[in-house]
Amino acid sequence: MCIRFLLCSRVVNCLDRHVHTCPERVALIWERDEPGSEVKITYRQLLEMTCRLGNMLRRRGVRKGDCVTIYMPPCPLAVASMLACARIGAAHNVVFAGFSAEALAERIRDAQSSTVITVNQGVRGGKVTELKKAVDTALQSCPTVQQVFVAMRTENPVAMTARDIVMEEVRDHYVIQEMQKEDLVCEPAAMDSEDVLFLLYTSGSTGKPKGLVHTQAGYLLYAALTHKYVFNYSDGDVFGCVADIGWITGHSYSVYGPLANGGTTVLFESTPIYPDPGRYWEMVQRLKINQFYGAPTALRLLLKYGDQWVHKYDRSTLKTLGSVGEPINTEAWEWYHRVVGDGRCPVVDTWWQTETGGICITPRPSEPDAEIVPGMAMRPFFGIEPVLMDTEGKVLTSNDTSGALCIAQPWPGMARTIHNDHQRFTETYCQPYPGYFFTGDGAYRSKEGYYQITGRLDDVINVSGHRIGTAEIEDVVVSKDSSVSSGVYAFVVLKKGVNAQEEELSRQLNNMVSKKIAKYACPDFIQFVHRLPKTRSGKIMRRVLRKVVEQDLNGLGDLSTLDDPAMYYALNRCYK
Ligand code: 6R9
Repeated sequence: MCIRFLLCSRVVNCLDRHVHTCPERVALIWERDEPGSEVKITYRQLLEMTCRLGNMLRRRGVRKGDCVTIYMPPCPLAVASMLACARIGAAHNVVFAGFSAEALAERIRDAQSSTVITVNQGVRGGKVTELKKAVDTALQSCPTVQQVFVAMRTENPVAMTARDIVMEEVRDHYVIQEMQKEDLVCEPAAMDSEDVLFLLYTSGSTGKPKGLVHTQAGYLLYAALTHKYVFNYSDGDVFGCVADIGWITGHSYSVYGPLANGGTTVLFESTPIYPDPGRYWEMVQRLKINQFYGAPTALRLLLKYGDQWVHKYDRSTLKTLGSVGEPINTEAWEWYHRVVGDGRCPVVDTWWQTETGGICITPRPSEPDAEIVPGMAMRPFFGIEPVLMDTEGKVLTSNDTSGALCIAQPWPGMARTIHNDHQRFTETYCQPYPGYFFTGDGAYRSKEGYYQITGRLDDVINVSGHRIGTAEIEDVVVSKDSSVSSGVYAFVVLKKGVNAQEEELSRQLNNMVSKKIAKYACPDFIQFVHRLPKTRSGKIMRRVLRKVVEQDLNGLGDLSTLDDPAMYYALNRCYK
């Protein structure tokens, strides 16, 4: 049975009701790239910004059901833009500002956005990025876009474009000027609980990113509940999630979860090592952060710099430490717990996905005696029923066993579909194990019944905590005339007769990946090989390649489907 309610837009739960009770409470702390220059925005101010933006979008023709693309780094205007879309019933599509112009264009086209909101330039780690220029390039191949709103992050001038030179119709508008014309009151749209709240593109195992669709009521409820219970959030806490708003973690735990709970949330614009490796902890001290939520990749980087960067700062406000995005190795977990949290803060290793909307498997420190085993995601959150499957699709009922991680029944925060491709949604998530939601991850269930995530089972990989399909990188690499095929990170087979300098070719391939997808997707290492290990049906056996890179000859598993088993040893020799 499906119970549906007609509600005011979600934004009322995140703003209006808090403005009623505590208008001057700080909603957002914008931790700008330059340390010590943070900007605080109260609930009253955030509601005003949101209303002006909502009215601006309405006046410019954005209607309920339209989609607005937001290409901005974390900042109050980006959050207000998300909430303004929610207020007028438009879906937002936040695109990570580290994505290239081409990746942006693909997402705008797929979402059929008519409106883009961006900034003139981004500032991160002391470097300036040309975001508006990327939008200009992207829009050359996005005919649906009618208007662009530009915020000014830096004082550098920005080129503004007319839509039509003859008619002198304006395409680009300065967002602050536009907002000043608007009223402070913006009536929230009446929305069905199952109406779309946002699209968020994520990588799958094919080259084409998928626009996952999250809806009004279930998503917000789930983000708010998990935020409260997983992190042991209480009224007045300052919540520091350092994820970018371009990822689901930023959506659920920098924006929707904390704001629904009336919290003060940090928007982190910088990097963990700018201006030095003490940045996170200096920020914790200065902003008096109570919950810190970050990624293992950053922790691994920071622990290499040594404990002195942590000890330098007062971290006594910290209550809970969270980890997300990839498995956290024991060394990083121990360091986080012992050095960052002085051994007194629970570490919550939270497993979830863009698809799940919020945290699904996690230790729950709000239960006072909950045991936490280092490096384990531990237990399902309320309402989540994890199931492990064997290779034949049978449910594994015993403990001390590994299998494909599925979820047995729906939960409020789950994505409802893939924008414009419901078939892909059912094929990817519902058909591999009929009757269950398939996550794409493998997991181990310990003797005690605790879960540990072992990693992706498909061709999705994690690069510095960013999820990317190997197929996306591969599409770019193989588009170069001289390559015919590539594997994980990145084995490249050259066409017969190509006698290029490997170094030069590696450089060219890296440039192409950076231009077509993003800098972070560039292979760290390109290995030129004569051929790749394939199954007899022609599929590249990526797990074999992974083992080659890891130099793990014993962990190869079943090679019976490899078309030429001698292949593995050949590759291994060639790697060394
Ligand atoms: C929230 C987020 C999802 C994939 C997921 C899994 C990996 C996330 C994890 C983890 C081990 C954790 N992942 N959290 N692996 N332990 N605590 O990251 O969403 O970008 O969609 O990535 O990330 O492989 O399937 P998303």
